[in-house]
Amino acid sequence: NGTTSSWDADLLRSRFVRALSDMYRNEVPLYGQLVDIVQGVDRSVLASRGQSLDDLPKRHQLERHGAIRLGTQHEMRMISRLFGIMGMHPVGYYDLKIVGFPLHGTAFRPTSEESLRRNPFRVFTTVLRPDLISSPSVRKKATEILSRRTLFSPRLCELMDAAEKDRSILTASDADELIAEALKIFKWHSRSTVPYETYLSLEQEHPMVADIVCFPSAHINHLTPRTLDIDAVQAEMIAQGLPAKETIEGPPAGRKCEILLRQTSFKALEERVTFSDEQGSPAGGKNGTHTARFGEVEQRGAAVTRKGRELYDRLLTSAITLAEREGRVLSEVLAEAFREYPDDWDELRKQNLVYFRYRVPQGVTQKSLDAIGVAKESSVHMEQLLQAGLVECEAITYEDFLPFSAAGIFTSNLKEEPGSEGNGTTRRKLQEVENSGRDELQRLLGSEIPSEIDLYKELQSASVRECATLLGLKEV
Ligand code: OOG
Ligand code: NI
Repeated sequence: NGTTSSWDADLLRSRFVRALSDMYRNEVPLYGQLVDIVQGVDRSVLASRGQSLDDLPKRHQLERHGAIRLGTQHEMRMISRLFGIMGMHPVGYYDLKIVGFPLHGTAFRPTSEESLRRNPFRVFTTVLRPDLISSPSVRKKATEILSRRTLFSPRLCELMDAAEKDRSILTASDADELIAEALKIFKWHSRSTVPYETYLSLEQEHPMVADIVCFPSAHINHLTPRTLDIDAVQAEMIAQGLPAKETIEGPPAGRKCEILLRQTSFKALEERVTFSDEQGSPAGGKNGTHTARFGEVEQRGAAVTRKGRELYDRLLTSAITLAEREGRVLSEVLAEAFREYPDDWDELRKQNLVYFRYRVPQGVTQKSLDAIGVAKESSVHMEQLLQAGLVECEAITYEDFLPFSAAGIFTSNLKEEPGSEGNGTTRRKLQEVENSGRDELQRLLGSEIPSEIDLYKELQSASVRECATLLGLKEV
């Protein structure tokens, strides 16, 4: 259509993730199979509630997250601009040094309630930190190879400049082109820009270094649909013979009140790659393979408060420690440990473990306050309003990641340790490394990276203020 002003960020993001999902389905047929499994499972979950897929909130229908790994600061800055145009902003700092990867990053995602409702697509985005590559020659080689790579086509740069200046000048065909050019960044190429020997030397330093440096694009390494029942998806993956991971990560199965994130995946494919020849001419060299791309599925629960996260980390840590010590299956120990985690929304709210979105139901007015003997312009406890039915609430969905619970465990272990001198030093060092990494990434992006927990807290506070205004109260 000829209208130009309709290319708002949410619409671009929705169109982009649809195109990306179609592309990945073609590239990795198992991902398509997984998406079909998720649809089937969700359909039967809904059927058991007397509902259909159409009854799901709109955002569920094409909800995905993806992950990419970038090579240079320039690439990171450019991707931040591109995602910004699609309404995705950095949230949360993730330091993968903790799990021994020379990478750190953030999640680019929509942050407003309205944008999340329209399409919550998010990309876990990391960038290589050459200073963490231990071999000087590998560091030099990696930097040199990456300096020759161009991820952003000249046309894409032009369109990005235009979109940032004045989005309304984008025509429908500009928007199509923006998406098509952006897709190229995420596309897989079964050809390496380096000879096989170079690939091997980088891989020996770290498989992630080879994955990042040796290819012409920043191929998306997985794309993840959201499901209503991850245990059923896992069972169906196994039934259909997909190379599924043995266990589901995250909180244990069987909770009534889902929190945070549960994830499982099928293992990465071994893919054929043609390497360049010794003279560096493309596709003239040896054939080999590369293992990187996989498919993942997730079930999302409630966003927890800092206190809720600390409880989660503590229970997970003790379960892992116990399972190891006694040689027991983690899932069983986990289920036992999590009996300590309240599994009732009222309890989770009263103990300040989960964030909620508060709302004044239809039909409730300022007059309704009289009925419970509350004066206008007064201060009231939220619990009183909830009990009287003047306000209702719903847990806020967790929109972020838990990529290295194990690493969280490692640091929280250190924190819990009564603290021998050695431990104290390690703890301080880890903290310093984390702080300096965060500063470095913020400097690179030219903006503060908000903590995900602060954002949920703000969403909750905003909803409380909205209720107070609607009911004509001074404070809730
Ligand atoms: C990190 C991917 C993290 C998740 O779901 O936790 C992630 C990586 O690039 O390997 O996607
Ligand atoms: Ni993922």
